[in-house]
Amino acid sequence: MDKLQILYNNKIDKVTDIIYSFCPTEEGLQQTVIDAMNYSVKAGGKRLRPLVLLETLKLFGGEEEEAYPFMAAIEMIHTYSLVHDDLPAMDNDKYRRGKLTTHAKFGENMAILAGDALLNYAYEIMSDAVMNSKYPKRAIRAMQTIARKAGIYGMVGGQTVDVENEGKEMSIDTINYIHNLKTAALIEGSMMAGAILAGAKAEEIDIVEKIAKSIGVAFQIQDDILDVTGDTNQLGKAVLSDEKNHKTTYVSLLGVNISKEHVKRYSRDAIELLESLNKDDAFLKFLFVKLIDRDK
Ligand code: GRG
Repeated sequence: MDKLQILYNNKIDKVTDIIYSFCPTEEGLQQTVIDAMNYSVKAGGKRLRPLVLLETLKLFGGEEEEAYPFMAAIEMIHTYSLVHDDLPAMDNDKYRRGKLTTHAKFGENMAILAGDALLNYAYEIMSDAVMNSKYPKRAIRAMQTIARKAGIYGMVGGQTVDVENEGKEMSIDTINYIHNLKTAALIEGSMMAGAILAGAKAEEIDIVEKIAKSIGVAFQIQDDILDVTGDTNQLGKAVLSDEKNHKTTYVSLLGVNISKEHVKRYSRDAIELLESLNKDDAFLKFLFVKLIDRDK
């Protein structure tokens, strides 16, 4: 195995430990919702968002411990979005990552509550971090950025446009709008929070936002490509509803080959911007290539 791949595996283990260390442990009569939260967070996943948050902080010479609570928070926000996205009222998926989805395991009511609880818990963790940070102003800006990118001008906004257009023909502009908000925004929030926590300059944070946008969009187009070409027809996506079969995607509009070219172009843009920062970016570059070349 090559050196960067070993480094990647070790980093994912470390990121996972950090996330687990912030998971709720206290017990009470509300144990079921706590179990559902922990089940959802611990069900696996690539841990992409907390990893890029940490790596961006390191790129700008930040202090690692400052990132930890934000890494856990961003993964909880991401997890809540998946739990809610899988609900019968949204995508109605029974499996994710080869495991039962939260509502399939704990019931719809508990999945709604677990998503709500994860979102609240994320902000509790981040506001604790603001109070304990050596750099509270940076920490509050990082929290504000994450809030904006996860909310109506970010992920929730993108999901809204997606849901409203379900089953309809969409233009490539609408698809790009959805990708930017639903997928790229949270990756932008993650990388920007890392840069902010490290004390990066405003111009640098702007570049980081652009890098994350390109990577986020490339990541989503790749997801669409894998839906038709990859090994995604396992448990998780075994049963496609009629609506999903008729879904307009980047690939259904432009075809696999053009979509693949666009993934390459967005990744190249991201890597050029990353290089323009003149930092030790070897691992982030490796990570970007890995995310884009992934087969699941
Ligand atoms: C319910 C507010 C709300 C939002 C849902 C995340 C999302 C928005 C929907 C999930 C469906 C989807 C394909 C979203 C695009 C983003 C994406 C590819 C999410 C999956 O992220 P990964 O691949 O997941 O990082 P893992 O399992 O690795 O954590």
